[in-house]
Amino acid sequence: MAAFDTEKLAQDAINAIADKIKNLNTLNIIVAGKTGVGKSTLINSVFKDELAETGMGKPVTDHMRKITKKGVPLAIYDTRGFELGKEVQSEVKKEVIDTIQKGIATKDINKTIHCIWYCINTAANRVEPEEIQWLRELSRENQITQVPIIIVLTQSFSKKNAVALRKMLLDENLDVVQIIPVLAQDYEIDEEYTARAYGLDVLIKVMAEILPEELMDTLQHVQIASLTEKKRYAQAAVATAAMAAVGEGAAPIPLSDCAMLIPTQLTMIVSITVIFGFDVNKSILTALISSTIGTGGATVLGKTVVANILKFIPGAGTVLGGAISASTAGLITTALGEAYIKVLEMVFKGEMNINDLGTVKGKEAMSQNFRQQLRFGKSRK
Ligand SMILES: Nc1nc2c(ncn2[C@@H]2O[C@H](COP(=O)(O)OP(=O)(O)OP(=O)(O)O)[C@@H](O)[C@H]2O)c(=O)[nH]1
Ligand SMILES: [Mg+2]
Repeated sequence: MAAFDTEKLAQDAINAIADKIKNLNTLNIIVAGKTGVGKSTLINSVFKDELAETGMGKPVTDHMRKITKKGVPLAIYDTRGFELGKEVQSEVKKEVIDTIQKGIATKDINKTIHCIWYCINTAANRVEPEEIQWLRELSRENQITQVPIIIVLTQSFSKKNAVALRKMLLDENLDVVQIIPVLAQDYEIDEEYTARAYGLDVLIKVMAEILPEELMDTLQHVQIASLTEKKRYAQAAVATAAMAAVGEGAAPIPLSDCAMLIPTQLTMIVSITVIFGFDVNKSILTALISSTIGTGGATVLGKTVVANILKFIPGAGTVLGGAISASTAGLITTALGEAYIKVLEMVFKGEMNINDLGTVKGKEAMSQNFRQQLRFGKSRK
């Protein structure tokens, strides 16, 4: 019977998480637009760690600074001086194109510009013809480099105005991938009425469609605007792990080999953690493991543990012939993944503090979710 040690497993997972984050490719975005349109507000609302506040950024050209934060695989190039007239706008455009070309020349995905967000303030109620002209010229010069351009309509608390502006811009036939109205933060219109933030999830969805596969983990790791997208990616990781657990032959797994499931499950936990992007510490992972597949302290994934788990699966019966079926192995893996996603979802929604996960409260939530998943999850045949 293979023994496993919860503490060691948690430590292995922590190491693997740190490693995976370190190896994420860096996402590079140029954010352009006039002063006051809401670029910083947008950046802080879409990405974790209040990037636009903390980093003053490092000037990379006359009108562009690069905002980064140690340990976060993201670089934002923030442009400025847009309102200073035609000459400056033309300089900004040249700097944008130069930056794109320099990045491409490195042939390094970590240094390539992946996307441009051009921000227009819906609340300003007008777009200068020069801005349209600027976008037209930019996309012309971008014809070979083909960096996707997204127009973000910021401060769109008036949906009616946003729709009208969007239509007007669509009629210009600009070479952009999408025009997306957003309200990055709730907006208090008067004492009676506050417009709720919206649209950032659409921006993330579009980003997921246009970015290369090598940046998907990064995008989910750094974004805080779409729970739906995070869950979608996390659930894909669970499905992959469950398939691996079931195995190709789908033969019953002898109890003595149940520990073989652990590396697959560990990889799954690591992927989910990286996708959610929270600072998960060892006590949280110890709690997760001990409240689901293990039972506190140093433990053995043996007959008693598996029998305990099986109790919760209708129809799985007891441990017959010293083996669990392949579909049961898949089900246990799915339940573990889904239970972990559930508690991280609660943290995302602010229903639970991340540090609560390492406490009794967190353990209870995880073990309850795990059992519920076992009970109601569909057994994979
Ligand atoms: N409530 C609310 N206020 C916003 C939103 N977007 C921008 N604002 C406000 O508009 C003002 C300007 O926003 P910033 O994000 O600083 O604009 P910026 O484009 O970064 O401006 P510069 O850095 O000067 O170029 C701030 O007072 C923001 O609070 C939003 O989505 N909701
Ligand atoms: Mg700003």
